Amino acid sequence: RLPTLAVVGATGAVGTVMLDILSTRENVWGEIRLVASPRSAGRRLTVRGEEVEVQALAPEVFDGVDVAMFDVPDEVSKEWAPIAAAHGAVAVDNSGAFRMDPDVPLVVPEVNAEKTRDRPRGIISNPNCTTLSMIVALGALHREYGLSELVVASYQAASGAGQEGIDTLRDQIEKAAGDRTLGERAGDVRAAVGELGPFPAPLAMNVVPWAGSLKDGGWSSEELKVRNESRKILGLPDLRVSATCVRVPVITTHALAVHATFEREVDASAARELLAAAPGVVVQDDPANAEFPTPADVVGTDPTWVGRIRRSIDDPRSLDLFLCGDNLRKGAALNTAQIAEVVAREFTGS
Ligand code: 11C
Repeated sequence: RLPTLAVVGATGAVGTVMLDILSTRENVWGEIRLVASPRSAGRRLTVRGEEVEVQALAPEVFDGVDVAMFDVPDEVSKEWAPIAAAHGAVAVDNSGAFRMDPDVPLVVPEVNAEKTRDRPRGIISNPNCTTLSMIVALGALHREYGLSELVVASYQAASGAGQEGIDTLRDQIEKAAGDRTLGERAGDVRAAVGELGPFPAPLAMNVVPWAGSLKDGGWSSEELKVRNESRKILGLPDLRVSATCVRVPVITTHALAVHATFEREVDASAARELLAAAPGVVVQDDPANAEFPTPADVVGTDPTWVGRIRRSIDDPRSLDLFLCGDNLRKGAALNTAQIAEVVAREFTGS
């Protein structure tokens, strides 16, 4: 039989992309129920070409649901994913609430799909979008060369901070546009753009070395997620990881510069071929012809795009890469949908 799906958080930035993804991928679902906060209940949204009324989040919306996706803030998932699981649904959660719980698998289907069955709490976690934007490519390289260390700098898009992040960046760009003297004096951009929204400094005409909340040692929560989640997904609890997470004035698609060190010597051409053959990865790497991935060209697509593949000059075991991934698609909604599809096969037997 075709399983019943609930999409919790259907009206948010990720939920909106999810409805598009559910409407364009192979249809493996019977009923699809859309769920959101009481504020959004009653709205009608289109999924698979049909209008569906949004229901308010309540325990009874999970009656008869086989798989429940959660695209909601951590505290909402923390409360409601266990309620969905108690109603018999498998909860696929895109928040940070359960990712490091040893009884909750953290799944990227191209890397560790088999972990979906190992879910004692009835919950499966979807990684953070920054980790997800690089991990499919790194998983493929790890299988061949054995990963031992990652040094990462991220260039993260405004939509990682949700609809508020998108709106703030658009407002700031509008306010900054037209003044051809802006950006030449300290503080002039800050004075011009007004509201900072979810960002700690102006994002238009700027880069901001911060995402998430402050943790011990001066690290940001986002940087620790990159470290901890990479370790868990790859099954490498001792992997050495240093990340610096930076917000850039891009609406959607995270980019990362990665210095990856392996146990074995690497070869850039072989790595390029291996990545080109990896599911979910596209190689775009011909700098002589200005061919490399950029967020503006990648946004709205599903794969992880990799370019600037070089063997380190000083270490034959290290590669330097530049990666881009749409943080709302593979970075969030698509990976959640892929996990849910793996679970759906348990019901359909396919
Ligand atoms: C950002 N990566 O770009 C974050 C958003 O743990 O799912 C996603 C936060 C998370 O701000």
